[in-house]
Amino acid sequence: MAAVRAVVYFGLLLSLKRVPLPVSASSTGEDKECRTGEIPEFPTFLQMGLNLQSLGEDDGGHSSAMLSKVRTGKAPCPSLFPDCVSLPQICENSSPNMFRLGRANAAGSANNPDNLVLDLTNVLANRAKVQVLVMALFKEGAYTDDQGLLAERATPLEDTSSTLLELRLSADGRSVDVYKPAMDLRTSDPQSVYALRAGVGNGLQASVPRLHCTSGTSGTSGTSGQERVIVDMSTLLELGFFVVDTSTLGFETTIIKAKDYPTNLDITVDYGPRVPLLRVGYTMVLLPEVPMAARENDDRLLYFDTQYRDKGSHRKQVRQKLSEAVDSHVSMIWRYNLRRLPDHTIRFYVDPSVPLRWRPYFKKGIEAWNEAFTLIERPAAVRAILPGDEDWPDDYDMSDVRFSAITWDVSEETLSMGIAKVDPRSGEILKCDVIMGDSWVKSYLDELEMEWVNFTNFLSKTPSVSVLMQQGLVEPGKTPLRRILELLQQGSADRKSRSFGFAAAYMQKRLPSNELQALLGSGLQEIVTHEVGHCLGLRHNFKGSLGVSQDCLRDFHCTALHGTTASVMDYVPVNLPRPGEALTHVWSPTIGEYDKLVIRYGYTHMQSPANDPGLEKVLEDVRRLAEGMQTCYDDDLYLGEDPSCLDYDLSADPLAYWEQQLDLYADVQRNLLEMSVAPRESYNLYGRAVHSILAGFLPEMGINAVYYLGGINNTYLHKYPDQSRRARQPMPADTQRRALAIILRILRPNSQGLLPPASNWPYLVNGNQLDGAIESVDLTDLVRRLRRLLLEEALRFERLLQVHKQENLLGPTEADAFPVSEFLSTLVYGVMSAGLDKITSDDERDLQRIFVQILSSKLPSDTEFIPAEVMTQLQYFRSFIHEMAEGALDRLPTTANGAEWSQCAAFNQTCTCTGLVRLRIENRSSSGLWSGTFKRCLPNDFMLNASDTDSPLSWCECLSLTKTDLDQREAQRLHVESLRHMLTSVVPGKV
Ligand SMILES: *[C@@H]1O[C@H](CO)[C@@H](O)[C@H](O)[C@H]1NC(C)=O
Ligand SMILES: CC(=O)N[C@H]1CO[C@H](CO)[C@@H](O)[C@@H]1O
Ligand SMILES: [Zn+2]
Repeated sequence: MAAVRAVVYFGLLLSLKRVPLPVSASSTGEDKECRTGEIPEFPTFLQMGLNLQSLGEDDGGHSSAMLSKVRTGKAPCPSLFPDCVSLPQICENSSPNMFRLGRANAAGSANNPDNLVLDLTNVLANRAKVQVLVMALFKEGAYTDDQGLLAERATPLEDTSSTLLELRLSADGRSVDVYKPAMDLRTSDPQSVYALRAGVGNGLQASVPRLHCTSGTSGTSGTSGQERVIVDMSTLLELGFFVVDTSTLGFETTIIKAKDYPTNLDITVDYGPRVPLLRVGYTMVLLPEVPMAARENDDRLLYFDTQYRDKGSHRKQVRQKLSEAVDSHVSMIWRYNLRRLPDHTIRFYVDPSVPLRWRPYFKKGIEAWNEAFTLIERPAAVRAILPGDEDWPDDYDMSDVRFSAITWDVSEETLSMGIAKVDPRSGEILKCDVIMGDSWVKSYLDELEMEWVNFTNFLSKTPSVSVLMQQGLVEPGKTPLRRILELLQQGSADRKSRSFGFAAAYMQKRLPSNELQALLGSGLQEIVTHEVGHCLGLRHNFKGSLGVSQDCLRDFHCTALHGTTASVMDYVPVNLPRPGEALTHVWSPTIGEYDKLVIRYGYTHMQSPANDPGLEKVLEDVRRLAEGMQTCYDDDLYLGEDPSCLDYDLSADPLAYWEQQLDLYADVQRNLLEMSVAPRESYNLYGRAVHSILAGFLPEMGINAVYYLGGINNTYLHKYPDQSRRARQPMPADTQRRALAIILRILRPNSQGLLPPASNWPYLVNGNQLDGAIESVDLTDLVRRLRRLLLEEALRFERLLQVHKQENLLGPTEADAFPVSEFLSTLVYGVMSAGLDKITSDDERDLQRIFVQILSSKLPSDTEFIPAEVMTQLQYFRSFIHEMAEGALDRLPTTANGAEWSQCAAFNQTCTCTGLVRLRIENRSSSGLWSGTFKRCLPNDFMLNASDTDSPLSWCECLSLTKTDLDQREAQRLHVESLRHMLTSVVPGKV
């Protein structure tokens, strides 16, 4: 049920975890917790005639065991109910709310859960049973106990596939029975109903005894107090509403907040006695009496879904095998039910916490989806309601299930955080909230609040690959690539923010500040559109960016129409104008073609009856059209086989995008000192910016390029008579060659202009002012790490196997694959291009050395799963470099003799040498360090006491230590020797 889980963390909400949240100002006034002075005293209840009695304690003992748990009273309410004043009227039927919460003075203190009661009179008035959805989540985190219980903010606690409860008045009318029907086994086959019920049971969880009011107060409906259906909430809370396993939470409960709304209620409870207390928020929502007609999920159109097995025999559909018509596996997409919504409109309420200046962008971001609904003749199906709008509801409260809200920050009181509330019977989305207050949004918006700050700090956001390496989460050559990709994707909030900051810093050079505000606003708009897309039921599609061409990206009119991606449900980087070119849409201004299609699939024909004969044809047309779009799921990215399934790539030609990015980074390096450090700011901002390019952007791009080597393009296709496309094929060989060329560019940051200019080196310090330490940025070290990472990744066996798999994908006559032999030869020639018998730079030698080291570390003993042809290729290139080295050594000595000890002076003559000088007498010798002055070649200076002083067999030799051309030759020879040495152990016959 990965799909169901996924929504919980959907979008960028992921990084919400572990972010300390400031107390929000988002709640409406009435939602404030009550202050001590306003609490009505308990006697108030009694004076109003409320005296609750339990009816059920002696009734079969259903619940007495449940009630016997130890409870500890807490200090009296500061916050039992948000509106303390109106609470005591539990026996007055003055509220039309379906579930009414109240407080009773049974025993103990105000916070005792015994005192919370639930009045079901209204909801059970016209029906024998009601179905409710119950959701629970941690309201505060993060916390892990020794049993590994992980409590992170907004982590859902319930088993998300079974959150439906049924409440019924028992036959004798003395209790309310709570059922939890099995939702993953259902049947639409009348002949299987009996067997299913017998097999899985009716799901009875508990009978909760009814309480009643002693006085016969009557409310508007005239129901007498005796007739009201009121139950004690303590059982439900202690048992986690039957959806949460409370044994892991603690047995003491303290109500923090409880509030009812027209069709739902929200309760926040602390579970103890552990420290810190675990704070859990529950939401109970009345489900519609008639479930929405479900719409079948399709793997070409990416929706969140609910799945179950439909037991029994069913009529076979055209698109089914016979076996699938029995005990069918059903997957229903999640979507709003337009038919049930007022004016058939999905309303998103922009919470008052959203700063005024951003609201217009929020509105645009929300209503962008109408581009899709227009195509199914509902041009205004999605509406943003802003505070102050004519139809802004007076009773707006984001905990109220009637309002899907977009908030700026997470309010302490809010229970509903980033979670779609979905009817498990039908996939109907009842409510969905977007929280825009998580870490990445804050990270730049905090800055914005401070009136057009310098954007320098954005550049210094932690670069993810290097952080992952520092934290030991990524070890080059050891951590699987798909794990790295997964980790990067998890940190995508950081990446988005970083690319945001990057854009801002870069654009700042060219934009006046009012345009800058518009730029940042349009960035928020894109994120809102993405998140609202999740709320409409849509999943990510990381191939979305492939749907917009390079030309379109540079054409303002084109992107205005098509967006910067075919799916705003992809993560796309900013689309910056190239130097000297006109402004672009930096962020996608609208939804893409794929998004429109998905909405058509989910939301078309909602007005018509379920047995609409035209519907299947319409849906089938959309499915066929979807095959023309490129799609992939989050899991395809984690699988790590299809490189076109990637977040943060851009355009139909992602490699061209990266090639341009490399040019851009070179341009950036030239200006980075100016861009990253404002007057009077600390130079360490410069170091951090340089670090984020060399340890963040470049390795990430390199990793993505490695992902292309051996890449296979997998496509969600279905079988049709006229199907001419392939479900799998290698990425075009030429594309893979370009990827390798990008890797080779990144391996030489120096010659590619990707390093800071030497004139800026004096300012290259890195550090954190808050930590009170700075250090000098070590460029050589950063370059070496970059090389090691990329070469380890490119040469690891998994990668070679992937290239091999890809190579063998096609039939023998189809040539467009990238063979292992070509991959290895291109890499070897690319890295070794400077050769071995010419003097090269230290930098080139270092690259060669890292490469040969990694190449020779791949020992045959590790390789039982490596196919012979891959192994022989590896061996071939090792021998090849070994031969290169041998040949070079044959030639090098003839030119390198100058670097050897050379005679400097005969005995007793003067000798000039900077470096080592040694005196040889017979077969003895001794050396000393000289420094260029004329010295006499005599034993005294060498601490020898030789008497046969004028032996013709005595002389002085010099080994120069200056970096002369001659020494470079010696260095080259030593370098080649060491390469040969590294390879000797792995080249057969060269031990
Ligand atoms: C992947 O394959 C599909 C279907 O054959 C094709 O339409 C698409 O262009 C291919 N993508 C790439 C990046 O080659
Ligand atoms: C370019 C710019 O706006 N620089 C400002 C950065 O912030 C410092 C202090 O916060 C200001 O002094 C600069 O003018
Ligand atoms: Zn998302």
